[in-house]
Amino acid sequence: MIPTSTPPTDGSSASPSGAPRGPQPPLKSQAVIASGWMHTAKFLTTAPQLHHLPPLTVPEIAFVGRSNAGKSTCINTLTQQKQLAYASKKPGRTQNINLFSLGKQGVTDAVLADLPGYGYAAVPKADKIRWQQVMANYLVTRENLVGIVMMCDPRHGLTELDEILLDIVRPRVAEGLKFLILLTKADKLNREEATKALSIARLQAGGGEVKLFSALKKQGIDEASQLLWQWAHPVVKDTPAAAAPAPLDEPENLDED
Ligand SMILES: Nc1nc2c(ncn2[C@@H]2O[C@H](COP(=O)(O)OP(=O)(O)O)[C@@H](O)[C@H]2O)c(=O)[nH]1
Ligand SMILES: [Mg+2]
Repeated sequence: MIPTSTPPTDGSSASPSGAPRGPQPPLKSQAVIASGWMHTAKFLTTAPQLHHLPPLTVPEIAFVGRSNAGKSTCINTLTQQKQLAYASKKPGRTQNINLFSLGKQGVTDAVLADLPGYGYAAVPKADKIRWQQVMANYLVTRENLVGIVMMCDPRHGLTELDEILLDIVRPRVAEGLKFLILLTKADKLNREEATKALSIARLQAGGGEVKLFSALKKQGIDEASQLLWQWAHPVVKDTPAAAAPAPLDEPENLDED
């Protein structure tokens, strides 16, 4: 799929025919740009309550999901970093909102928010209720929130808690908040099961997108990364000059760490 927000061009660099462009390297594909951007994720801060979160103006994208849905694995896979979800696992942070900054050359242009998994049976009821309130407040009031990624194990489908969360965010999604359901562990489904899971989740997603994702089979990674990149870099349609996102910097070494 060609993303809506393609890198800016003066006409010549857009040529898909590979027209001569001097010594410049070939235009990086959107997938590479998005994955390089995801790879810049760094632990920013952790907050046990909403009022502990720093007020931010950069776009924020929240990751939510039932415990064991594959959220940590998905975040690690998308950011190509093992230590990131580990940062959320440190004692004291497991029931917190953990923020990760994204941005090239140390300039934060978006933030990922890792919200604690819900529905874990062993958590005391009082903690569950407290957490549900923090999460609901966050999803309803966080001003710079531009999108939500809900991870769901398609073998279980959307659970009651997923549905409650969907009900909470539905008004904001209707107002333009982006929403993506990632059906995780897609490698566990055969083709027929995957098609069925997709169509059921699409009915439930209320206008949001649904994609299959497998960390194991490396499925859906580029699509998800590009979608998040687009959420964080929306195209401004008002003026022709603003129809493309800010110029992207020269390609960097994506493997640096
Ligand atoms: N087969 C398969 N297993 C996965 C995948 N992603 C996660 N898992 C497994 O699902 C379990 C829960 O994953 P985890 O990321 O810890 O879930 P979380 O509780 O939502 O953070 C672990 O045993 C993972 O190895 C995947 O893409 N394919
Ligand atoms: Mg986890």
